[in-house]
Amino acid sequence: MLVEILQKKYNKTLKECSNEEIYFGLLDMTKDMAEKKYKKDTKKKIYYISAEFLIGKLLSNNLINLGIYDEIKEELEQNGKSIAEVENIELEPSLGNGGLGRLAACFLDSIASLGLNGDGIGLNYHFGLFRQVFKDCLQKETINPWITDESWLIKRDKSYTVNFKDFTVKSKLYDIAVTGYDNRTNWLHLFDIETVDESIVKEGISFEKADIEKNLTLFLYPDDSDEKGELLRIYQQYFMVSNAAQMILEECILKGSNLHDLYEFAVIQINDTHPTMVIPELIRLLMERGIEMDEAIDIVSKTCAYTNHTILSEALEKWPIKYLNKVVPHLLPIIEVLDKKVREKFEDPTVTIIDEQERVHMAHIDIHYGFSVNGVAALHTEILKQNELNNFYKIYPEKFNNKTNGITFRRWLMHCNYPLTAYLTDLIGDGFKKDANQLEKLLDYKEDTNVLNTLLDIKYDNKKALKEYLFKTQGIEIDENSIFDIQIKRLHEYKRQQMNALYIIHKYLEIKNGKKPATPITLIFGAKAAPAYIIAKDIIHLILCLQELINSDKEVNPYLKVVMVENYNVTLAEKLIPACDISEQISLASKEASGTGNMKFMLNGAITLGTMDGANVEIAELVGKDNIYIFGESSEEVISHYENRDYVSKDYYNKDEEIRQMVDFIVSDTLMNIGKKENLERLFNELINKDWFMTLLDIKEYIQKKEEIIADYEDREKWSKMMLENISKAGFFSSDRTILEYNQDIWNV
Ligand code: 26Y
Repeated sequence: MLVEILQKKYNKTLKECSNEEIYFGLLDMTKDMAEKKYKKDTKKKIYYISAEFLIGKLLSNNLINLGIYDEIKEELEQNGKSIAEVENIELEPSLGNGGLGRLAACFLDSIASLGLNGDGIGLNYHFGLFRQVFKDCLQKETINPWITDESWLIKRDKSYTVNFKDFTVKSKLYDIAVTGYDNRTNWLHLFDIETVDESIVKEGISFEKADIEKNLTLFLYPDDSDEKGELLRIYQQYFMVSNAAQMILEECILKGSNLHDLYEFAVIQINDTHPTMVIPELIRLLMERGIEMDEAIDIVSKTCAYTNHTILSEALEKWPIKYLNKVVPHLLPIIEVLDKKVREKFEDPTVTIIDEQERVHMAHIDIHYGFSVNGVAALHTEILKQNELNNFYKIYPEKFNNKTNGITFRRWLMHCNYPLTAYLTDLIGDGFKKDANQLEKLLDYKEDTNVLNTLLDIKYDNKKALKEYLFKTQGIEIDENSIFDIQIKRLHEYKRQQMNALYIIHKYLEIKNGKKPATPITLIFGAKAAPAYIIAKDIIHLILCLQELINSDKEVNPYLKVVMVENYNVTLAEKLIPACDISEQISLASKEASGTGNMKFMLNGAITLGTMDGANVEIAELVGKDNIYIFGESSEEVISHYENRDYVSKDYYNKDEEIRQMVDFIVSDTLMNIGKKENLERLFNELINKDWFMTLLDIKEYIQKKEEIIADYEDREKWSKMMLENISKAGFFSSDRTILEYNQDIWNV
């Protein structure tokens, strides 16, 4: 079929076509096949509203899900082409930033793969999240255009009117097909406006924030450090949810809803607080259609469910009434009634919607006026219930539930690790592709030297493939015979990349003193810092300075290498994860809601070095303490440090010679000669005077555990057994399991 498409499109044979032509031919073919698998809506439908969908490149994933990947791969090979090179043509959509966005993408895949009727709704950001470039050991941001003339976006002739205070916009809708694995097609609906003007972006990613009609869908999470920026975010959020609400009502009416029974036709999952305004907006629209306010509130409360992804206070959105009034004054009377009703029922001042400073707590709207509140890992949900949201849990214990995150094995095993997938299929059959728990069959081979050695061989080949990829794409050289220790995730102090950096300093100093590791170690980082997050950017600066120092020191570089990949994204993750030996999951206990990278690494045979935080806790329970390296204070201990305000980083610095040596190195002449005084000094001061995420609390134990895991790497048999255990037990983390739980406990479609 591809051959005919190419013939028609370019009048060329497959052999004659360039990779680019083949890509666009496959794009047409795949879009067409996906469209044919669309099925009519069922009575009740899931709407997953999210500010982010970090979907990654789609070609291979779609070919796999349509069941034609192997066939196409072979056809290309027979004609002297390579699917990997064709895939290189595709630009990665820039529609997300981190865990929450990637989770939304995995969920859409699982919803379709399980044959459920459920669509995603979000925005069609033209530049999305910025592209990261390194210059002088600093992160700089530039635009990240990804939309080409021919792309996965399908333009629909659907449009809604969205009224803001001072003007009105007309939306236009683009859809991307979400192909289920051997199952139905659903849609990701992305709203946009005609008047967006990409040319207003000047220098890096700066632009005129007040010109909403030109900038509305340019960027994901535009800088909100000033009023104009906060207003723009409110404009974006309202634009997203007003379109969503109108579309949902329209679809439900078409299916025969009289709107009084809306919740029998739709369930709306609110992905963190960003889409919260969908609640007052739906109430408003129902009232416009003649439903009394009390009933409208009741209907909407039975339709909406909320997922919390983080307990960091900075992420709990609170919009000043003053700002909401400048953008969506028509929602305020409704929000005020929602607040009044809460005040009538509950005396507790911490559960109101509007606080004393006249700010609207978005999460409070979700909890009072949604029917379900879920955390994303067992520990996270417990912390929500017992600490962060305890006052709400006391009011609505029945609303709280846990849904431990998951990942789609189609992308994070079958697509990104073809050799391992093929080998597993040979060994245990392909049942695991639909029922991930069947990976446990691998346990039958845990004493089989042949199998154990093959797992090591596959890892080695993946490391070589990564080496080649990094050399080709970023000009970075690494040694496939070294230990690959990888930390890839957004840059945040709570994730503690700075602790890993201190380890590098420790190791560097050790090697300088003549103590050399048995096997060389390659420490790989990938992380973007939010453009306005100063300390996060200083941490990147430190890592890049260490990279420069170590990689140019002949005495050290045979044993130690530091690599920070530029512009970390889904595509890079797909190359890095299959090649990883040690998976760094070292957040301060209680702070990482779940983590999902931890699951991807485990599935691909990496061993976790981590704290008892987020889903690490569940990984540890599944693989047992012999197959994971855990260190650090527990979440209870950490929470009590915060409560008692008794963590003083300076004390750790003063008390311990080794800690002092590492931290002082940040401002040593050696590093200052490479880096910038201002950045390094600021980070140094932050660590000794504040260290809000307690790096120095766990650093000693971290180093000790890391030395242990590195030493154990030498015992190849032991290591391969740990790999086997980790792969075998990863089935629980399939997002198919997560989605089945959402459907059973929350959605009921
Ligand atoms: C401040 C605001 C605009 C904001 C923007 C993005 C707030 C939060 C976020 C993103 C949060 C996020 O990605 N959270 C992550 O969600 C993952 C999926 O549940 C978790 O695995 C991960 O632990 C959590 O940090």
